[in-house]
Amino acid sequence: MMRDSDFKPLVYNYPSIGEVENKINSFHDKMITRRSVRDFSEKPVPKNIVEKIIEIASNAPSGANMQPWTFVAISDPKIKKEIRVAAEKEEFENYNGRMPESWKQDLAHLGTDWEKPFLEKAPWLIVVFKKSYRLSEDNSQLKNYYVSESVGIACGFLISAIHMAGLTTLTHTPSPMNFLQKILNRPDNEKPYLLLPVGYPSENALVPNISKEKLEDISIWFEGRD
Ligand code: IYR
Repeated sequence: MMRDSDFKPLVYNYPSIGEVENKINSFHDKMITRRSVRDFSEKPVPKNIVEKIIEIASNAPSGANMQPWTFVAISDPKIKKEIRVAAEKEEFENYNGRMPESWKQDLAHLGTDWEKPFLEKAPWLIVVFKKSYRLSEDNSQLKNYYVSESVGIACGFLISAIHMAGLTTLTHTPSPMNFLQKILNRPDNEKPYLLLPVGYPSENALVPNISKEKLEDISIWFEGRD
C-alpha cells in the first residue's frame, strides 16, 4: 500500500469479545424495531437534531471520499406544500395508469396510495441529492465514483441515525422526482435520490404487519477456522 501521502494513526480501543457481543446485541435489538412510518405527528423536531442526523450520514464512506451528496432539509411549510402538490400529481398518475396492475398488487399489503399527507405533516423533509459529477473551478466536469453505492450507504446511515434518535422516517421515492431539483433549486449535476420525512409518529400510527426473512434464508456461509 502506498502511504506516502497524509496518514495518521487510527484511534481504536480493542474491545473484549464480551463488549463486542453487548454492543451488537443492543444495536440489533434497537435496529430490528425500525419501521417505515407514514402517519406523522406535527410535533416539531429542533434543527440541531436534524443537523446531527445529517452529519452522521455525511460520515458514510464514498468512492474516493468524494462525498457525492447534498442533503436538503426543509421545515418551511410553503416548500413542504409545494413538494406535496408536485409529488401527489406524479403519484396520482402512477396509481391511475402508469403503474402496471402487478406492481399495484405487490404494493397492496402496504396500503399506499397517491395521497402523501406526511409531506406536509412531518416537521422536516430531508431530500438527498446525488452528485453525478463535480465541477472544477473552470466549470469542467470531474468524475465522481460509485455514486449510487455511496449515496445509498449514506442514506442507510441517515435512516439508522433517525431511528437511533427515537424518531421515524420513510424512504419515499416519488416518481419521477425531478420536480425536487426545480423546487429546491439544485444545480444540473445534482439529481434527487431519496426523500425522507422525519419526525414523530402520530398517536395511534399504524404500520403494515410485515416481517423480515430469517437469517438462514438470506445468508450463505463458507466457514473456516474461528
Ligand atoms: N412511489 C409510490 C409507489 C411505491 C412503490 C414502492 I416499490 C413502494 O415500496 C412503496 C410505494 C408511492 O410512494 O406511493
